[in-house]
Amino acid sequence: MQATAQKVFDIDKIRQDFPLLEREMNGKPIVFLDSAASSQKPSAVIDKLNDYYRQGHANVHRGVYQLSQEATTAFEEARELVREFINAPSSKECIFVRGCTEGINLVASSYGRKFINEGDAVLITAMEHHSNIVPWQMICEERGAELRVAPVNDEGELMLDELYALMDDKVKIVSLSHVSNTLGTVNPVKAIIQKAHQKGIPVLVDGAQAIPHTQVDMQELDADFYTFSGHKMFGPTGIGVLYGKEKWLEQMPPYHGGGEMIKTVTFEKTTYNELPHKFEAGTPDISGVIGLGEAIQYIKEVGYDNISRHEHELLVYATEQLSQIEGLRIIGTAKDKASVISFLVDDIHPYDLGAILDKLGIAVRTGHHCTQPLMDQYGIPGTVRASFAFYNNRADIDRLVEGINRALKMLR
Ligand code: C6P
Repeated sequence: MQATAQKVFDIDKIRQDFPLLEREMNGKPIVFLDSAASSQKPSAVIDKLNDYYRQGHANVHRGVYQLSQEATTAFEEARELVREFINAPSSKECIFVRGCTEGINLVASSYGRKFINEGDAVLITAMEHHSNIVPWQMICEERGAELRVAPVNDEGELMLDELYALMDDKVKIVSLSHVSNTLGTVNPVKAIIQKAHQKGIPVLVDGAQAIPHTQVDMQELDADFYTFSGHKMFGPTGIGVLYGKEKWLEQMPPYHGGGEMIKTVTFEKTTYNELPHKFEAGTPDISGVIGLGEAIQYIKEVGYDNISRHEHELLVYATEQLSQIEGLRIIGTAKDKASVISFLVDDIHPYDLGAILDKLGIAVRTGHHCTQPLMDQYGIPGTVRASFAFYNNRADIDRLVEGINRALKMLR
Protein backbone atom coordinates (compact mmCIF):
# COMPACT_ATOMS: atom_id res chain seq x y z
CA MET A 1 0.00 0.00 0.00
CA GLN A 2 1.30 3.47 -0.87
CA ALA A 3 2.49 5.76 1.93
CA THR A 4 0.45 8.98 2.09
CA ALA A 5 2.32 12.29 2.21
CA GLN A 6 0.83 14.65 4.82
CA LYS A 7 -0.21 18.13 3.63
CA VAL A 8 0.91 21.35 5.25
CA PHE A 9 -2.25 22.55 6.98
CA ASP A 10 -3.43 25.62 5.13
CA ILE A 11 -7.09 26.25 5.95
CA ASP A 12 -7.73 28.28 2.79
CA LYS A 13 -6.37 25.47 0.63
CA ILE A 14 -8.27 22.85 2.64
CA ARG A 15 -11.52 24.72 2.05
CA GLN A 16 -10.88 24.64 -1.69
CA ASP A 17 -10.91 20.84 -1.49
CA PHE A 18 -14.62 20.95 -0.54
CA PRO A 19 -16.70 22.24 -3.49
CA LEU A 20 -19.89 22.58 -1.46
CA LEU A 21 -18.30 25.28 0.69
CA GLU A 22 -18.30 27.52 -2.39
CA ARG A 23 -22.08 27.61 -2.71
CA GLU A 24 -24.51 30.14 -1.34
CA MET A 25 -27.50 29.47 0.87
CA ASN A 26 -30.34 31.97 0.97
CA GLY A 27 -28.19 34.41 -0.96
CA LYS A 28 -25.27 34.25 1.50
CA PRO A 29 -22.01 32.28 1.36
CA ILE A 30 -22.77 29.09 3.25
CA VAL A 31 -21.49 28.56 6.79
CA PHE A 32 -21.74 24.81 7.30
CA LEU A 33 -21.79 23.93 10.99
CA ASP A 34 -23.53 20.56 10.89
CA SER A 35 -20.69 18.16 10.24
CA ALA A 36 -21.71 15.99 13.21
CA ALA A 37 -24.86 15.12 11.25
CA SER A 38 -22.92 14.51 8.05
CA SER A 39 -19.69 16.01 6.79
CA GLN A 40 -19.01 17.53 3.37
CA LYS A 41 -16.95 15.63 0.81
CA PRO A 42 -13.60 16.59 -0.71
CA SER A 43 -13.21 16.55 -4.51
CA ALA A 44 -10.90 13.54 -4.18
CA VAL A 45 -13.82 11.42 -2.89
CA ILE A 46 -16.32 12.83 -5.39
CA ASP A 47 -13.89 12.21 -8.28
CA LYS A 48 -13.15 8.69 -7.08
CA LEU A 49 -16.87 7.81 -7.11
CA ASN A 50 -17.23 9.36 -10.55
CA ASP A 51 -14.22 7.43 -11.92
CA TYR A 52 -15.45 4.19 -10.43
CA TYR A 53 -18.85 4.46 -12.11
CA ARG A 54 -17.37 5.68 -15.40
CA GLN A 55 -14.54 3.17 -15.67
CA GLY A 56 -14.53 0.56 -12.94
CA HIS A 57 -17.97 -0.76 -12.07
CA ALA A 58 -18.82 -4.47 -11.92
CA ASN A 59 -20.04 -6.72 -9.13
CA VAL A 60 -17.37 -8.01 -6.74
CA HIS A 61 -16.29 -11.53 -5.69
CA ARG A 62 -18.34 -13.03 -8.54
CA GLY A 63 -16.76 -12.61 -11.95
CA VAL A 64 -13.80 -14.26 -13.70
CA TYR A 65 -13.68 -11.36 -16.14
CA GLN A 66 -11.14 -8.60 -15.69
CA LEU A 67 -13.53 -5.77 -14.84
CA SER A 68 -15.04 -7.72 -11.95
CA GLN A 69 -11.58 -8.64 -10.72
CA GLU A 70 -10.50 -5.00 -10.85
CA ALA A 71 -13.56 -3.96 -8.85
CA THR A 72 -12.90 -6.77 -6.34
CA THR A 73 -9.28 -5.67 -5.96
CA ALA A 74 -10.31 -2.02 -5.42
CA PHE A 75 -12.95 -3.14 -2.89
CA GLU A 76 -10.58 -5.35 -0.92
CA GLU A 77 -7.80 -2.75 -1.06
CA ALA A 78 -10.22 -0.33 0.60
CA ARG A 79 -10.84 -2.92 3.32
CA GLU A 80 -7.09 -3.10 3.88
CA LEU A 81 -6.99 0.71 4.09
CA VAL A 82 -9.67 0.54 6.79
CA ARG A 83 -7.74 -2.13 8.68
CA GLU A 84 -4.56 -0.10 8.62
CA PHE A 85 -6.42 3.13 9.48
CA ILE A 86 -7.87 1.70 12.71
CA ASN A 87 -4.93 -0.65 13.33
CA ALA A 88 -7.12 -3.75 13.43
CA PRO A 89 -5.12 -6.98 13.64
CA SER A 90 -6.86 -8.47 10.60
CA SER A 91 -9.01 -7.25 7.70
CA LYS A 92 -11.30 -10.24 8.45
CA GLU A 93 -12.38 -8.22 11.47
CA CYS A 94 -13.48 -5.22 9.35
CA ILE A 95 -17.04 -5.71 8.17
CA PHE A 96 -18.70 -3.29 5.80
CA VAL A 97 -22.11 -2.17 6.99
CA ARG A 98 -24.44 0.67 5.98
CA GLY A 99 -23.30 2.83 8.86
CA CYS A 100 -22.92 2.99 12.59
CA THR A 101 -26.62 2.25 13.13
CA GLU A 102 -26.36 -1.00 11.23
CA GLY A 103 -23.11 -1.89 13.01
CA ILE A 104 -24.81 -1.64 16.40
CA ASN A 105 -27.91 -3.49 15.20
CA LEU A 106 -25.71 -6.28 13.86
CA VAL A 107 -23.98 -6.77 17.20
CA ALA A 108 -27.16 -6.37 19.28
CA SER A 109 -28.97 -8.91 17.16
CA SER A 110 -26.23 -11.45 16.49
CA TYR A 111 -24.20 -11.25 19.72
CA GLY A 112 -27.47 -10.84 21.60
CA ARG A 113 -29.06 -13.99 20.20
CA LYS A 114 -25.93 -15.97 21.03
CA PHE A 115 -24.86 -14.55 24.38
CA ILE A 116 -27.76 -12.68 26.05
CA ASN A 117 -30.26 -14.76 28.01
CA GLU A 118 -33.09 -14.24 30.44
CA GLY A 119 -31.96 -12.41 33.57
CA ASP A 120 -28.83 -10.98 31.90
CA ALA A 121 -28.21 -7.27 31.45
CA VAL A 122 -26.87 -4.85 28.82
CA LEU A 123 -25.16 -1.67 30.06
CA ILE A 124 -25.34 1.58 28.10
CA THR A 125 -25.08 5.24 29.21
CA ALA A 126 -27.48 8.15 29.50
CA MET A 127 -25.77 10.08 26.69
CA GLU A 128 -26.31 7.48 23.96
CA HIS A 129 -27.73 8.22 20.54
CA HIS A 130 -30.99 6.39 19.82
CA SER A 131 -28.93 4.05 17.59
CA ASN A 132 -27.19 2.80 20.71
CA ILE A 133 -30.37 2.53 22.78
CA VAL A 134 -33.13 1.08 20.63
CA PRO A 135 -31.30 -2.00 19.22
CA TRP A 136 -30.40 -2.99 22.80
CA GLN A 137 -33.93 -2.36 24.02
CA MET A 138 -35.20 -4.63 21.23
CA ILE A 139 -32.85 -7.50 22.03
CA CYS A 140 -33.38 -7.12 25.80
CA GLU A 141 -37.11 -7.39 25.26
CA GLU A 142 -36.69 -10.43 23.04
CA ARG A 143 -34.29 -12.22 25.41
CA GLY A 144 -35.87 -11.16 28.72
CA ALA A 145 -32.81 -9.14 29.72
CA GLU A 146 -32.49 -5.83 31.57
CA LEU A 147 -31.23 -2.58 30.01
CA ARG A 148 -29.08 -0.68 32.50
CA VAL A 149 -28.18 2.96 32.03
CA ALA A 150 -25.10 4.59 33.58
CA PRO A 151 -25.71 8.22 34.61
CA VAL A 152 -24.24 11.45 33.26
CA ASN A 153 -23.59 14.52 35.46
CA ASP A 154 -24.71 18.11 34.81
CA GLU A 155 -21.52 18.92 32.89
CA GLY A 156 -22.27 16.03 30.54
CA GLU A 157 -19.59 13.66 31.80
CA LEU A 158 -20.08 10.00 32.53
CA MET A 159 -20.25 9.21 36.26
CA LEU A 160 -17.56 6.56 36.18
CA ASP A 161 -17.97 5.15 39.71
CA GLU A 162 -21.66 4.53 38.99
CA LEU A 163 -20.83 3.03 35.60
CA TYR A 164 -18.33 0.64 37.16
CA ALA A 165 -20.71 -0.26 39.99
CA LEU A 166 -23.29 -1.34 37.39
CA MET A 167 -20.81 -3.78 35.81
CA ASP A 168 -21.73 -6.96 37.68
CA ASP A 169 -21.73 -10.53 36.44
CA LYS A 170 -25.19 -10.18 34.89
CA VAL A 171 -23.85 -7.68 32.35
CA LYS A 172 -23.09 -9.41 29.05
CA ILE A 173 -21.98 -6.35 27.12
CA VAL A 174 -21.26 -2.64 27.66
CA SER A 175 -22.12 -0.37 24.73
CA LEU A 176 -21.20 3.30 24.78
CA SER A 177 -20.28 6.22 22.58
CA HIS A 178 -16.69 7.36 22.22
CA VAL A 179 -17.85 10.95 21.70
CA SER A 180 -21.34 12.30 22.44
CA ASN A 181 -23.03 13.81 19.38
CA THR A 182 -25.08 16.20 21.54
CA LEU A 183 -22.66 17.22 24.29
CA GLY A 184 -19.32 16.74 22.55
CA THR A 185 -18.03 14.81 25.59
CA VAL A 186 -15.09 12.54 24.86
CA ASN A 187 -15.48 9.45 27.02
CA PRO A 188 -12.43 7.71 28.51
CA VAL A 189 -13.20 4.56 26.55
CA LYS A 190 -9.79 2.94 27.00
CA ALA A 191 -10.10 3.00 30.81
CA ILE A 192 -13.72 1.85 30.62
CA ILE A 193 -12.77 -1.07 28.38
CA GLN A 194 -10.00 -2.08 30.78
CA LYS A 195 -12.40 -2.00 33.72
CA ALA A 196 -15.04 -4.02 31.82
CA HIS A 197 -12.43 -6.57 30.74
CA GLN A 198 -11.30 -7.04 34.34
CA LYS A 199 -14.86 -8.21 34.94
CA GLY A 200 -14.90 -10.32 31.77
CA ILE A 201 -17.38 -8.05 29.95
CA PRO A 202 -16.92 -7.18 26.26
CA VAL A 203 -17.39 -3.58 25.07
CA LEU A 204 -18.86 -2.06 21.92
CA VAL A 205 -17.78 1.49 21.17
CA ASP A 206 -19.97 3.72 18.99
CA GLY A 207 -17.29 5.69 17.20
CA ALA A 208 -19.58 7.72 14.90
CA GLN A 209 -18.50 11.07 16.37
CA ALA A 210 -14.93 10.14 17.23
CA ILE A 211 -13.41 9.02 13.97
CA PRO A 212 -13.88 12.35 12.13
CA HIS A 213 -11.75 14.03 14.82
CA THR A 214 -9.29 11.58 16.28
CA GLN A 215 -7.11 8.58 15.48
CA VAL A 216 -8.44 5.32 16.84
CA ASP A 217 -6.33 2.22 17.33
CA MET A 218 -8.13 -1.05 17.90
CA GLN A 219 -5.11 -2.79 19.40
CA GLU A 220 -4.44 0.04 21.81
CA LEU A 221 -8.10 0.50 22.80
CA ASP A 222 -8.72 -3.25 22.95
CA ALA A 223 -12.41 -2.69 22.08
CA ASP A 224 -14.34 -5.85 21.28
CA PHE A 225 -16.45 -3.99 18.73
CA TYR A 226 -16.02 -0.50 17.25
CA THR A 227 -18.34 0.98 14.63
CA PHE A 228 -18.50 4.15 12.56
CA SER A 229 -20.13 5.75 9.50
CA GLY A 230 -18.36 6.83 6.32
CA HIS A 231 -20.54 9.89 5.75
CA LYS A 232 -19.38 11.61 8.95
CA MET A 233 -15.71 11.15 7.97
CA PHE A 234 -15.82 12.87 4.56
CA GLY A 235 -16.83 9.67 2.73
CA PRO A 236 -20.06 8.62 1.00
CA THR A 237 -23.39 7.96 2.67
CA GLY A 238 -24.63 4.39 3.04
CA ILE A 239 -21.31 2.87 4.06
CA GLY A 240 -19.71 2.22 7.42
CA VAL A 241 -17.51 -0.21 9.27
CA LEU A 242 -18.00 -2.62 12.11
CA TYR A 243 -14.74 -3.79 13.61
CA GLY A 244 -15.16 -6.90 15.77
CA LYS A 245 -12.63 -9.19 17.40
CA GLU A 246 -12.39 -12.41 15.47
CA LYS A 247 -13.03 -14.45 18.63
CA TRP A 248 -16.52 -12.90 18.89
CA LEU A 249 -17.37 -12.71 15.20
CA GLU A 250 -16.50 -16.39 14.72
CA GLN A 251 -18.96 -17.38 17.42
CA MET A 252 -21.79 -15.07 16.33
CA PRO A 253 -24.52 -16.21 13.94
CA PRO A 254 -24.96 -14.32 10.63
CA TYR A 255 -27.10 -11.18 10.76
CA HIS A 256 -28.58 -11.25 7.24
CA GLY A 257 -28.95 -14.25 4.96
CA GLY A 258 -28.42 -14.22 1.20
CA GLY A 259 -25.72 -14.33 -1.44
CA GLU A 260 -22.04 -13.80 -0.59
CA MET A 261 -22.40 -14.88 3.07
CA ILE A 262 -22.69 -18.60 2.23
CA LYS A 263 -20.25 -21.39 1.47
CA THR A 264 -22.80 -24.04 0.38
CA VAL A 265 -26.59 -24.05 0.18
CA THR A 266 -29.01 -26.95 -0.04
CA PHE A 267 -32.67 -26.85 0.95
CA GLU A 268 -31.73 -28.84 4.02
CA LYS A 269 -28.71 -26.87 5.24
CA THR A 270 -26.54 -23.86 4.54
CA THR A 271 -22.93 -23.47 5.60
CA TYR A 272 -21.59 -19.98 6.03
CA ASN A 273 -18.71 -18.13 4.42
CA GLU A 274 -15.59 -17.08 6.28
CA LEU A 275 -15.14 -13.70 7.91
CA PRO A 276 -15.76 -10.97 6.98
CA HIS A 277 -18.11 -12.26 4.23
CA LYS A 278 -20.30 -14.15 6.74
CA PHE A 279 -21.68 -10.75 7.74
CA GLU A 280 -21.86 -9.19 4.27
CA ALA A 281 -24.94 -10.67 2.60
CA GLY A 282 -25.85 -9.49 -0.89
CA THR A 283 -24.11 -7.13 -3.29
CA PRO A 284 -22.27 -4.63 -1.12
CA ASP A 285 -22.07 -0.86 -1.54
CA ILE A 286 -19.02 -1.17 -3.79
CA SER A 287 -18.73 2.51 -4.71
CA GLY A 288 -19.29 3.44 -1.06
CA VAL A 289 -16.41 1.23 0.04
CA ILE A 290 -14.10 2.63 -2.63
CA GLY A 291 -15.14 6.19 -1.74
CA LEU A 292 -14.54 5.44 1.94
CA GLY A 293 -11.04 4.24 1.09
CA GLU A 294 -10.41 7.57 -0.65
CA ALA A 295 -11.76 9.49 2.37
CA ILE A 296 -9.28 7.61 4.56
CA GLN A 297 -6.44 8.57 2.21
CA TYR A 298 -7.62 12.18 2.38
CA ILE A 299 -7.74 12.22 6.21
CA LYS A 300 -4.25 10.75 6.29
CA GLU A 301 -3.02 13.49 3.97
CA VAL A 302 -4.51 16.21 6.16
CA GLY A 303 -3.26 14.40 9.28
CA TYR A 304 -5.04 13.86 12.58
CA ASP A 305 -2.49 16.06 14.40
CA ASN A 306 -3.52 18.99 12.20
CA ILE A 307 -7.21 18.11 12.47
CA SER A 308 -7.15 17.91 16.28
CA ARG A 309 -5.13 21.10 16.70
CA HIS A 310 -7.27 23.16 14.33
CA GLU A 311 -10.57 21.87 15.69
CA HIS A 312 -9.47 22.45 19.28
CA GLU A 313 -8.64 26.06 18.43
CA LEU A 314 -12.09 26.44 16.85
CA LEU A 315 -13.76 24.88 19.89
CA VAL A 316 -11.95 27.22 22.30
CA TYR A 317 -12.64 30.29 20.14
CA ALA A 318 -16.32 29.41 19.61
CA THR A 319 -16.85 28.67 23.30
CA GLU A 320 -15.34 32.06 24.24
CA GLN A 321 -17.34 33.97 21.64
CA LEU A 322 -20.66 32.25 22.30
CA SER A 323 -20.27 32.63 26.06
CA GLN A 324 -20.29 36.40 25.61
CA ILE A 325 -23.86 36.33 24.29
CA GLU A 326 -26.19 37.27 27.12
CA GLY A 327 -28.56 34.47 28.07
CA LEU A 328 -26.69 31.82 26.06
CA ARG A 329 -26.23 28.54 27.92
CA ILE A 330 -23.91 25.81 26.66
CA ILE A 331 -25.24 22.30 27.25
CA GLY A 332 -22.26 20.02 27.74
CA THR A 333 -19.20 21.48 29.41
CA ALA A 334 -17.09 18.36 29.91
CA LYS A 335 -13.35 18.85 30.39
CA ASP A 336 -12.57 16.71 27.35
CA LYS A 337 -14.70 17.78 24.40
CA ALA A 338 -14.75 17.35 20.64
CA SER A 339 -15.68 20.31 18.42
CA VAL A 340 -19.43 20.19 19.10
CA ILE A 341 -21.30 22.96 20.93
CA SER A 342 -24.94 22.60 21.94
CA PHE A 343 -26.63 25.68 23.30
CA LEU A 344 -29.87 27.43 24.17
CA VAL A 345 -30.60 31.15 24.52
CA ASP A 346 -33.11 32.23 27.19
CA ASP A 347 -36.22 30.15 26.62
CA ILE A 348 -36.17 30.61 22.83
CA HIS A 349 -37.07 27.41 21.02
CA PRO A 350 -34.09 25.94 19.14
CA TYR A 351 -36.15 25.69 15.90
CA ASP A 352 -36.88 29.43 15.93
CA LEU A 353 -33.21 30.28 16.28
CA GLY A 354 -32.18 27.64 13.71
CA ALA A 355 -34.70 28.90 11.15
CA ILE A 356 -33.37 32.47 11.35
CA LEU A 357 -29.77 31.29 11.16
CA ASP A 358 -30.72 29.36 8.02
CA LYS A 359 -32.02 32.55 6.42
CA LEU A 360 -28.60 34.05 7.15
CA GLY A 361 -26.84 31.19 5.36
CA ILE A 362 -25.78 29.37 8.53
CA ALA A 363 -26.53 25.62 8.76
CA VAL A 364 -26.79 24.28 12.32
CA ARG A 365 -28.76 21.36 13.66
CA THR A 366 -31.70 21.94 15.98
CA GLY A 367 -33.75 19.49 18.03
CA HIS A 368 -33.04 16.52 20.28
CA HIS A 369 -30.24 15.13 18.07
CA CYS A 370 -31.59 11.59 18.49
CA THR A 371 -30.84 11.73 22.22
CA GLN A 372 -34.29 12.24 23.71
CA PRO A 373 -33.49 10.64 27.10
CA LEU A 374 -30.58 13.07 27.49
CA MET A 375 -32.86 16.02 26.67
CA ASP A 376 -35.29 14.73 29.32
CA GLN A 377 -32.48 14.64 31.88
CA TYR A 378 -31.68 18.30 31.17
CA GLY A 379 -35.41 19.14 31.05
CA ILE A 380 -35.12 20.78 27.62
CA PRO A 381 -36.87 20.13 24.29
CA GLY A 382 -33.64 20.23 22.33
CA THR A 383 -30.70 22.47 21.57
CA VAL A 384 -29.10 24.37 18.73
CA ARG A 385 -25.95 22.48 17.83
CA ALA A 386 -22.95 23.87 15.98
CA SER A 387 -20.44 21.20 15.05
CA PHE A 388 -17.10 21.98 13.43
CA ALA A 389 -14.91 20.02 11.07
CA PHE A 390 -11.34 20.88 10.10
CA TYR A 391 -12.67 22.77 7.03
CA ASN A 392 -14.35 25.37 9.23
CA ASN A 393 -12.57 28.59 10.11
CA ARG A 394 -12.85 31.48 12.56
CA ALA A 395 -14.87 33.49 10.06
CA ASP A 396 -17.56 30.76 10.27
CA ILE A 397 -17.72 31.25 14.02
CA ASP A 398 -17.86 35.04 13.66
CA ARG A 399 -20.78 34.66 11.24
CA LEU A 400 -22.53 32.32 13.72
CA VAL A 401 -22.16 34.79 16.58
CA GLU A 402 -23.29 37.68 14.39
CA GLY A 403 -26.24 35.57 13.20
CA ILE A 404 -27.33 34.70 16.73
CA ASN A 405 -27.15 38.36 17.75
CA ARG A 406 -29.30 39.35 14.76
CA ALA A 407 -31.78 36.56 15.49
CA LEU A 408 -32.03 37.63 19.12
CA LYS A 409 -32.97 41.17 18.06
CA MET A 410 -35.95 39.67 16.24
CA LEU A 411 -36.93 37.08 18.84
CA ARG A 412 -36.52 38.99 22.10
N1 C6P B 1 -25.75 11.26 14.57
C1 C6P B 1 -26.23 13.62 14.43
O1 C6P B 1 -26.67 14.62 13.86
P1 C6P B 1 -25.71 6.79 11.27
O2 C6P B 1 -27.00 7.53 11.11
O3 C6P B 1 -25.90 5.31 11.29
O4 C6P B 1 -24.65 7.22 10.32
O5 C6P B 1 -25.12 7.22 12.71
C2 C6P B 1 -25.90 7.06 13.85
C3 C6P B 1 -25.21 7.65 15.02
C4 C6P B 1 -24.76 6.80 16.02
N2 C6P B 1 -24.09 7.27 17.08
C5 C6P B 1 -23.83 8.57 17.22
C6 C6P B 1 -23.05 9.02 18.41
C7 C6P B 1 -24.26 9.47 16.25
O6 C6P B 1 -23.99 10.77 16.40
C8 C6P B 1 -24.99 9.01 15.14
C9 C6P B 1 -25.54 9.96 14.12
C10 C6P B 1 -26.16 12.31 13.69
O7 C6P B 1 -25.84 13.67 15.58
C11 C6P B 1 -27.44 12.04 12.96
S1 C6P B 1 -28.76 11.71 14.07
